Amino acid sequence: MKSFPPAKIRNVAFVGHGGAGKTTLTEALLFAAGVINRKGRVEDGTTVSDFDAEEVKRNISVSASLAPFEWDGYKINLLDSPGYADFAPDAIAALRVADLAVFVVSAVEGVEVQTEFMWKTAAQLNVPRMIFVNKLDRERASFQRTLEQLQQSFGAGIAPLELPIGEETQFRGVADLLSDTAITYQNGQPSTGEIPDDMQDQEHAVHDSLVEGIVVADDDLMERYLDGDVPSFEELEKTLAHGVASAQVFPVLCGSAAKDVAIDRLATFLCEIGPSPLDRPPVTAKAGDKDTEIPPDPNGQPLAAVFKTLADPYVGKISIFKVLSGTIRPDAVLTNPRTHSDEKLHGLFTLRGKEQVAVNDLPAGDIGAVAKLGDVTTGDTLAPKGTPVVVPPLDPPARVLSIAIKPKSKGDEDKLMTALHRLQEEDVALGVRRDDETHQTLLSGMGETHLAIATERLARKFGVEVQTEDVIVPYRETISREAEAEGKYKKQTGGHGQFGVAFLRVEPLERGAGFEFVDKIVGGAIPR
Ligand SMILES: Nc1nc2c(ncn2[C@@H]2O[C@H](COP(=O)(O)OP(=O)(O)OP(=O)(O)O)[C@@H](O)[C@H]2O)c(=O)[nH]1
Ligand SMILES: [Mg+2]
Repeated sequence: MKSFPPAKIRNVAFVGHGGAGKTTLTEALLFAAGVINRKGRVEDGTTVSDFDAEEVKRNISVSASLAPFEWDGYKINLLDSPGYADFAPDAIAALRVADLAVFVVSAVEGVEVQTEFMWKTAAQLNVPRMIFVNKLDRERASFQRTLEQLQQSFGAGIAPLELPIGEETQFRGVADLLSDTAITYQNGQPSTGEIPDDMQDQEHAVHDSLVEGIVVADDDLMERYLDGDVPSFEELEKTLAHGVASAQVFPVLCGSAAKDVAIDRLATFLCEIGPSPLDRPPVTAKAGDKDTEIPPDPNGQPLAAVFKTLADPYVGKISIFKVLSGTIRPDAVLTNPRTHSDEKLHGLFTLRGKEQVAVNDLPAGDIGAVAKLGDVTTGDTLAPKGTPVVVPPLDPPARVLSIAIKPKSKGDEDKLMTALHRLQEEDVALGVRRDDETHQTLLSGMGETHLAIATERLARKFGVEVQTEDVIVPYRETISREAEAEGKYKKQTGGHGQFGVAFLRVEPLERGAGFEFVDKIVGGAIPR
């Protein structure tokens, strides 16, 4: 792939609830862009982004995949992320490098738990957002109902730019509210026409609220609009782009990934309105104790952040990174400030699913990959020699479930530990711990499916079959309230008798404060 300047790069993460159609939409876009000449299907395990054996087996995405393509002179780096809650850490990693998050929402199911969770996360990370209402060709799909849910859940910034033409099996196109035109599709091919008569009323109503939603992002335009001036199409587009980049306006597009309706419009929208890396605030990095801002300048010092690692049994380790500054060229030598070791980037490429695509160089804002970096893992920064700036990585997620594992064949213990270490490199959500008290190896993660997939990967990628066993919980007791007891000692065996009384008082300390013994014997009443 040729090299694109930052202004022509769009880093876009597809996020949302499981099954909303993110992978199918990725496939439809790659097809529309001519990157693939046949669309694969999630059910058949033939899509570009769901390529892992574990994804093919379950028909869900397990890990975020990169799928770059060219459109109208732009390079769109799509990140198709998993919707299933167990794999949310990977979706969050994708959000972190995205300049726009596209929330894919099913018009049948509407806003779901993971849609809301990812929205909250994207808002915290200050990532611009938009929505693609998908599956409008399905029975019981409703754009109106979904739009109302979006407005209820995510507030006034929700701005519908399109209305569907036809419902369910009759769904065939969209009405563009900004240009007042209808675009209908046949086998993925658009044709432009007039908005159908029976939609005029609905169109006018939504059009006015859309214009009002957009002009709020620009005070001057707002004033003119209130004075009765009708903003031009270009003015609206410009204000819309500004509103999107500043995460104030959340445009809603719609279509069908399965039936190739309005897919081209999504791609064009990403290029024309979607923020480029230049439209985002600079990344804050640490130079020693000091914060320093890194603008995405292709002529600056080269700096990259590794946000994902793949452990390929054949190629070895693949580190996927975003270039934050400068231009990374093949054979660049950069330092990993965490380990202080120099890393040579032999051969740069990008990934499209599992396929490696060669690139010449990677300027600021772009995403690429490199194989076989020695001591580099997810979250590491690659910085120029002598300028060890560090981009702080995300905190690892709180793991919710543990299982105990042991190798099926005796003698595989060492092999298991090596494999676990490599597995952890590609899956930061996975925790590995050896419990010295119970002598068990504990694997912890985000849920049952996550851990089941981890053990399947151990076998498939590293040839270590493991069996799971019950986790032994070493019970402990503690003092929970104050108590006092008295003990008496009497002995009469001729000669002097022995007699003693001792009081013992126990009381809890603060949790985790340990153990404290207080000797309250007074006046030598009890000999040492
Ligand atoms: N009818 C119809 N079906 C769709 C459409 N988009 C996706 N599907 C189907 O919905 C199911 C889930 O689609 P995926 O593309 O795997 O959804 P996803 O969002 O990637 O799911 P996760 O990766 O598990 O989060 C598949 O059976 C698709 O064929 C659509 O526009 N119309
Ligand atoms: Mg998927």
